[in-house]
Amino acid sequence: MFYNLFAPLGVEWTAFNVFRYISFRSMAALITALVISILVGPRFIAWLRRLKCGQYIHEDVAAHAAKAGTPTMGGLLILFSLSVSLLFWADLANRYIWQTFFVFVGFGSVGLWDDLSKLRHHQNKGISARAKFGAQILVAFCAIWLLWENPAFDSRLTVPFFKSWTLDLGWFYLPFGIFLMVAASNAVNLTDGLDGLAIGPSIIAALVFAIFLYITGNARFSAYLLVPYIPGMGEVTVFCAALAGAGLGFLWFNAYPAQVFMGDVGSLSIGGVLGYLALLCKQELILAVVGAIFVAETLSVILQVGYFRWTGGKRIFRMAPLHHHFELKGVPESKIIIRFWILSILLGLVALSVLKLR
Ligand code: 57M
Repeated sequence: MFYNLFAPLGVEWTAFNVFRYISFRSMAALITALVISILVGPRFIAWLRRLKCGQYIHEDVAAHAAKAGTPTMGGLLILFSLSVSLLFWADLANRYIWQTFFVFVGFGSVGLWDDLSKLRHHQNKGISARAKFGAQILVAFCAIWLLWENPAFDSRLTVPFFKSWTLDLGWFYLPFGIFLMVAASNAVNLTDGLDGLAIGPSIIAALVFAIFLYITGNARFSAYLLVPYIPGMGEVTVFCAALAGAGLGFLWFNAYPAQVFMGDVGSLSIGGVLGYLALLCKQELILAVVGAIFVAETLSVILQVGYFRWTGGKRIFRMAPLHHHFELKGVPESKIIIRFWILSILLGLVALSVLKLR
């Protein structure tokens, strides 16, 4: 809004030109979302408590018993602070901003549906896997269709480490993109099992994508770093920054010992949008590096379930997803969380360095 209101005034008063800069508005968006979350958080959590949105806790990991009653659906706080921040700082005429917001709200709505259904049925029984999956696919399909319709759309995959080698997927880009978004959404959901475990790597991923998107939208930087140039895409940097700020504000309350959990409304929306950001900046395959923590958690479940069925009851991990394995081995929760964050920072840096390694 500030961009649309004040940037045109820069012609007469140069001071207003500051509103043109994506870098300035991204910083402002991050700070705004962070401050709003921290200010609104306590009232919001009290409101969730009043609505009796307490989390049902499984009994299989004893250490989690103390978490009973912690309010969930904190993802709504992320959505609120993100939305207000975007309203202030994003170019509201930019199509990519609206598309990305649609993805966040779309996946968030599927998560909210699941969260509300779990609350109604108490025993943690949400909507059926088929309904959840179907709704996720529908949102992803619409989002990719919006991209597809854009003349700037390119069905070629950027292959890391190669200067000019790309892989044209043609129409297959559509199912590939849907898979990427739905997988990312569910992977973040699986990771969301310890305080701050999902939001930490999500913030780091949002910041890494902020850099990728900034470069993608800048003719000079993209030419220098040999990444595809997409006019207008740089604006999504503001979205990433607002998401990182909203995530940090949420972490303020979700940090161990958590006062609130994000719920599926948070995990599905963040995961889905991270998948979409990778498609937008044409760094589809790099998502696996930026989100390697989410990939590892998901692989641990696939391996555990596969091995269990194959051997008729044997396990690779004490329990999947991976964080439960470490918990059951006696590693304190906060240590697991911080180590996963450290790995995630490392992987974010590796993903960024791929920009130069071609
Ligand atoms: C959601 N959610 C947490 C909270 C959060 C196929 C199978 C591997 C699925 C998996 C599963 O259901 N994963 C998805 C994981 C739950 O958190 C709520 O859910 C929201 C996210 N969807 O925002 O509202 C619990 O996680 C803990 N938590 C925190 N801090 C946080 O900030 O401590 C969450 C956020 C909360 C809280 O205890 O109640 C969850 O785990 O339910 N299932 C599992 O992860 C189960 N694993 C399992 O059954 N493994 C088997 C097989 C199937 C692979 C095996 O290894 O043999 C475990 N879940 C739990 N306990 N809670 C089993 C042990």
